[in-house]
Amino acid sequence: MASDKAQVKLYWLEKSRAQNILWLLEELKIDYEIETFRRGSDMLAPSELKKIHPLGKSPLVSVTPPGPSSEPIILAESGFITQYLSEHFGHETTMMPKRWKEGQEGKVGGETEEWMRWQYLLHFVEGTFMSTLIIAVVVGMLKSNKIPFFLRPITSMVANQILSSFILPNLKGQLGFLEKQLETSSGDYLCGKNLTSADVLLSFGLLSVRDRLEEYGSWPAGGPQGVYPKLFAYSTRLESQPGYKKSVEKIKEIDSSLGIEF
Ligand SMILES: N[C@@H](CCC(=O)N[C@@H](CS)C(=O)NCC(=O)O)C(=O)O
Repeated sequence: MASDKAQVKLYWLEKSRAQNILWLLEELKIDYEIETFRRGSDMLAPSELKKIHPLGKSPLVSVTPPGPSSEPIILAESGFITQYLSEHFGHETTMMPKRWKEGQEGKVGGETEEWMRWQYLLHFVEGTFMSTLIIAVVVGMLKSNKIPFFLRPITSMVANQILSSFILPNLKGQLGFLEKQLETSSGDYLCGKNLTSADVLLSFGLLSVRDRLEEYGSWPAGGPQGVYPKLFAYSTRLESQPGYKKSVEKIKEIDSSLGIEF
């Protein structure tokens, strides 16, 4: 029998930003299915994911509209998935801010401040923030024990140089920007008083990098927490959200040996 509701399935990869989408699905309070995948020893996703989407990355989401013989819609790219799910399933939640100011519908400049922030942040997270974090992870590999021990002192020196002179200054700019967003949002979250899917989308990257910042170079006394007090308090607030906790529990229930944090 055809379902009267859309069927949603998340293809979740361990230690990946798919955790954001799992949290989002919890916030949207919809029924969904989840299939979990492990990374290989090379840290890449298994080739099965390429059968779902040609790039074979995670997260991937399939949405099958209600009705007989509906074909699943395959969604890729975290920002796009977040936008699509928030727009279709988020109306009774705070995930997507109201778009238009009263009487300004469809006009240039008619968007609310909250919606403008939300939309911008969906692009910022993947286009800017995650790209910087991925470069940091890749450069950090030059210091790992996968590098032959006799070369490691040299590769580590090169890695530290790139981290402190290129990656950290960029990262500091982005973290400072987020700190400012929190200062000016008139609430506890990036777009205002309510948790939105932009906060959810940022969470995996922010929580992954938060405790590594000191490895990337020097900081004033008080460390990163002293420089970005609001951002650190906000990151703790994200972790204490019931939906976040539920998303972590969900994976543990499926298989407690699956990794969540990067
Ligand atoms: N821009 C994509 C990035 C997707 C992506 O690279 N996902 C990582 C996990 S965080 C992945 O699948 N890595 C495994 C691989 O590259 O094979 C998005 O926003 O979803």
